[in-house]
Amino acid sequence: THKFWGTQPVPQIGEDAPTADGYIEPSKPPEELRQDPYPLPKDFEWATLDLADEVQLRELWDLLSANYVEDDDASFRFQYSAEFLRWAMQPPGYIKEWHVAVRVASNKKLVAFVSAVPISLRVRENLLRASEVNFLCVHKKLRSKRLAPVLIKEVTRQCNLKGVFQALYTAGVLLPTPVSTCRYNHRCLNIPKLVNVRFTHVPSNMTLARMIRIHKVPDRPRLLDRDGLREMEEKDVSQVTDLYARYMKRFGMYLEFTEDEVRHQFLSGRGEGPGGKDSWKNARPGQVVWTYVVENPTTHKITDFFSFYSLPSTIIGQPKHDVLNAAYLYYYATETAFEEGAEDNGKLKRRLEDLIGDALIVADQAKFDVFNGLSLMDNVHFLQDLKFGLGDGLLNFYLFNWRTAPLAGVQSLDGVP
Ligand code: YNC
Ligand code: MG
Repeated sequence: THKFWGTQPVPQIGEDAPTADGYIEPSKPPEELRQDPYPLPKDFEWATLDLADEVQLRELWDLLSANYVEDDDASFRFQYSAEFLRWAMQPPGYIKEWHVAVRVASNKKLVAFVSAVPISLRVRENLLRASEVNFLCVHKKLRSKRLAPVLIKEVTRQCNLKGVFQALYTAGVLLPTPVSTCRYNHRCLNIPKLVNVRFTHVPSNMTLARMIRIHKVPDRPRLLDRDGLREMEEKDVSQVTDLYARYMKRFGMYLEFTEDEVRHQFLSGRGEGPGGKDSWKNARPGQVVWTYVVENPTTHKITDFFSFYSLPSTIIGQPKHDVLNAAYLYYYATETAFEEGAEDNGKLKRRLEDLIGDALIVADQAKFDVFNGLSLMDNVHFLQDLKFGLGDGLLNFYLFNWRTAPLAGVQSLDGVP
């Protein structure tokens, strides 16, 4: 039983599948909203974090680096970079009151945090003005004291005060009730290191040398010379926005992005330093996101794009390699999806293999150890053939205050619901 989640507007365990989509609780008019913050245990106080301020950004980085998400056997812990945190939490139209922090009253030490950012969320036929909640974290020394429910209620109140009553969030843990569940898949790139830090192991029917050979990727992206693959630039924003919008219509749930949001998601967070010809293999200092487009050399139309982001993990208790450099597949799209029969005749699958195969090459050249992808969108078309292995982590997707039938557009590879 869920003492907290049992009181929240989310589908409860054992509920029948909904017959129609809609809210669970109606939105409240401003005068009915709670005006003051929820009470915290004594010795603690609320604060709003200003991530534009280097000092506060560093405080959040310190909290998350030591206390954020770990895998099941506590071998790896996410280590988001400071640049990543800004990129993720300061998109266009972000609301500073949605960066909710808890400090120790006496010495102001930051001990807990939760964030929300505004999103336009498409769920089947509805477009919701919603928030995406992320980076919920309570210091290890304050766990199991029911602080998390207070943080969640407070961020909900802050969203409500801005007229937002629905939210999207993901978590590895199972709560009432996922709208979808995905599995993590891992494409090993740096085999010696991954074996060394026990991220993976050499199967008994294989040698290390053979495992390295099998996972070797080419040195140069295949679409680079043949089809006009290059880094995305400012001039591509409107075409990428349009291609993204059309491509995502294939799925039952996704974020709608304006041109400003596309610029933020795919072009900001790219770090400082030179771009342009042949720079595709070098990460810029502080680079968070990598975005590439395919420009048709004759028509100059953008026909495809892919992106991935950098999210390293601390390797817990391993002195030799202290971070695992992981790239995560982000958004991609291809015009091939709109060609008659492309899905059935294998053309879409082949195009995605070329496209995401190139993403692996770019990531390999940029010295990532592993490339991760979830079993969602069209990923099932290429995960196996591009030699991704099934991970043991699951990612559950949740909607707050919205009912819809479980989503088939977000499928898992192996029949996990
Ligand atoms: C979790 N991840 O079930 P019940 S993901 C939501 N998301 O409640 P306590 C969670 N709820 O079951 P602790 C949760 N984990 O009794 C636990 N819970 O009803 C629930 N870990 O609270 C749990 N970050 O304070 C239980 O637990 C209640 O001290 C127990 O704190 C939990 O960001 C946590 O994994 C996760 O820092 C903060 O363990 C802590 O353990 C921690 O006694 C490491 O809490 C980091 C970590 C979570 C990453 C994420 C998404 C969060 C979504 C939150 C829900 C948002 C709802 C929408 C709000 C906006 C609405 C509008 C509009
Ligand atoms: Mg607690």
